[in-house]
Amino acid sequence: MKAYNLGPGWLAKFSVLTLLILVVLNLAVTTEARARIRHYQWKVDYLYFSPDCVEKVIIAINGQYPGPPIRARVGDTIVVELENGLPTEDVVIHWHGIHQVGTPWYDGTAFVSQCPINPGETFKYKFVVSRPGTYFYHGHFGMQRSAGFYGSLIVDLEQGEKEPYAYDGELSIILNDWWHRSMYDQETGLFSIPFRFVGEPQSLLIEGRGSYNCSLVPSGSVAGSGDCVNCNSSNPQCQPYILPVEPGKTYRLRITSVASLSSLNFILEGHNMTIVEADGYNVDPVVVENLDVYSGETYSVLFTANQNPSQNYWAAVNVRGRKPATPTGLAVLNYLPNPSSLLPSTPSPVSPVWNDFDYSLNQSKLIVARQGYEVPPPTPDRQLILLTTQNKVNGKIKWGINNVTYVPTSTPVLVALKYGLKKAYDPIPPPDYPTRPFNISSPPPNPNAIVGSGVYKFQFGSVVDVIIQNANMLNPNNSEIHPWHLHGHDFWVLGSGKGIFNPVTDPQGYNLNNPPLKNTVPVFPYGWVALRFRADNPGVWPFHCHVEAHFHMGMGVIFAEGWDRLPQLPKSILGCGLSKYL
Ligand SMILES: *[C@@H]1O[C@H](CO)[C@@H](O)[C@H](O)[C@H]1NC(C)=O
Ligand SMILES: *[C@@H]1O[C@H](CO)[C@@H](O)[C@H](O)[C@H]1NC(C)=O
Ligand SMILES: *[C@@H]1O[C@H](CO)[C@@H](O)[C@H](O)[C@H]1NC(C)=O
Ligand SMILES: *[C@@H]1O[C@H](CO)[C@@H](O)[C@H](O)[C@H]1NC(C)=O
Ligand SMILES: *[C@@H]1O[C@H](CO)[C@@H](O)[C@H](O)[C@H]1NC(C)=O
Ligand SMILES: *[C@@H]1O[C@H](CO)[C@@H](O)[C@H](O)[C@H]1NC(C)=O
Ligand SMILES: *[C@@H]1O[C@H](CO)[C@@H](O)[C@H](O)[C@H]1NC(C)=O
Ligand SMILES: [Cu+2]
Repeated sequence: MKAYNLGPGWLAKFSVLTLLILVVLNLAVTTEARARIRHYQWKVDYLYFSPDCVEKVIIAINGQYPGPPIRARVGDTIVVELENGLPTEDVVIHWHGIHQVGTPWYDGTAFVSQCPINPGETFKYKFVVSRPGTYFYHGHFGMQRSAGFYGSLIVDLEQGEKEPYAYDGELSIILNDWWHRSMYDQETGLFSIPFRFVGEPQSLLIEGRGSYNCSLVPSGSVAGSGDCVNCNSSNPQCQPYILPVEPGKTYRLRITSVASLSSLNFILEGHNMTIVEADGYNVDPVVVENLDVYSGETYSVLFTANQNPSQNYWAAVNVRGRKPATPTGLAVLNYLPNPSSLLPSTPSPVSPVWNDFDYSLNQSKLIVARQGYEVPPPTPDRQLILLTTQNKVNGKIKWGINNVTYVPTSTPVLVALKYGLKKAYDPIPPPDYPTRPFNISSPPPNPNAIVGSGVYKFQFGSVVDVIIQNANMLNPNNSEIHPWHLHGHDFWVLGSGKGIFNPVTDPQGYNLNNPPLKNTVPVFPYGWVALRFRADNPGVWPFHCHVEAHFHMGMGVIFAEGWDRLPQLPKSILGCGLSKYL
């Protein structure tokens, strides 16, 4: 090392250095001042509620359904002190779309990132929201999301920053499907022999509100004798959600689907919509007359209130991809100063035919990244082809990925990996490729699969391609839509197609130019989707079908990377399985 020579310019050098330090400090202080802590105290409880006019026990937060919205700015720290007031079951909350960089233990997945929170206990979630966008949160234990345990999480741009599109006002809705039978009843049916399916939903809800036709409640039911007898169409809880707009103004409408089963199609009667955001990223604006929304996805659309202002319009949601047996869910687009009680006299808006999959495929291909986002690396370091099949295990219907159906362990996988608890999870990784040649057009000749909790471990920083291959179910001529969701990352959607993925020719058609970044993507019947992501977020991350029942029946895998880089895990996530001995 050279001795520092105090030459003639030292004073100038010193001043420049001082100035630099001051600038850096000043920046740090400014960021500090801007980034805030948003503190929430929530208590989870059972509650009698009538979202579609039929009374049911739901899971609510602070007596609210949907749960309290979280609104923050980029860089803010969210602190949620969650008290489990349910006397007989555990809870966790997953923050859908939030990457949890540096805090993988607060991802909120039972037995993956943490032990579930016992009755009477309080757990503190604390994480930073680092990207703007439309997100949400929901229960991630059992089928609690379908009991109403969810709410919205919206992250605004930093103060002074603007979106590359203009609007005068903002609205936000969460879409959902709804059953009268309890989540316990539904869950029991899934695990029964023979399998008992709860059937199509009774209602579709917009921001937690629907309207069941009370005269369809089984006659002869006695109030207080059991399920779905208390139906009151005047109950304020089931009055349509109101979207107030001023004529001539343009609105940003944020749309989220937390549906348990259904793929949905959203319509604003008489108004086209311009899609500008998907899963937290701005997309190349594209005009649509109606919007497909899959469970786990979020969108922002712009629309202008430029129709005849003397009336109100329907906002409507219909089922897609499954033969609909559920009436249209309706909210009211209320042109002010019309009263919100002025219901449109027009019939419920109609969506494209439920099984016009080409329409949906076309629409999903319209969504590409807006300029300014990182393009994907040209090639992957590793490729997985995940064949998803309906299977049987001990006579029960399950879903398998490369012939393995996922069952949670009793020790959180994050804890098992970090502390090397080899007995806590399946040490054999699941297969990277389908185990045998297969025919996606017919039911598996041998439907049996194995159960497992194996983990796909990725080299830290490596680029991973995942191809999800859909197939026929146990019944002939039957294949369903599966929206796949990845925790801890966004992925580029490189391509999709019909039939069997061809590993030689199909990658030649990948969009490496402007693929959208998403955290959830639908895989259509008998089709495939190709995704690419960087395994650069230390932690353990589920990748699973967002259909509540499907994940519960094993349709998921666990990804992990960089767990050895993590510091000591918080004690609050421990306590179950082998983690209680730590
Ligand atoms: C409600 O159901 C009854 C009985 O099926 C039917 O007559 C009536 O038209 C329905 N009402 C509405 C608004 O659909
Ligand atoms: C239905 O709900 C309305 C509004 O809350 C209430 O006034 C009415 O008493 C209820 N009807 C019945 C039968 O409970
Ligand atoms: C919506 O878009 C369609 C097709 O692009 C067009 O035919 C129609 O006129 C538009 N409707 C409105 C209300 O702007
Ligand atoms: C889908 O897009 C293709 C190509 O643009 C077009 O030929 C076809 O008619 C579209 N199908 C539907 C159902 O919209
Ligand atoms: C795959 O299954 C379909 C439907 O059963 C059948 O028509 C087709 O011949 C099968 N293909 C092969 C290669 O066996
Ligand atoms: C899946 O595993 C089961 C149980 O070991 C086996 O019977 C079946 O043949 C396997 N199927 C495939 C496609 O590998
Ligand atoms: C398969 O189902 C589709 C509808 O999903 C139907 O149009 C078609 O006729 C069916 N084919 C057979 C062979 O049953
Ligand atoms: Cu699924």
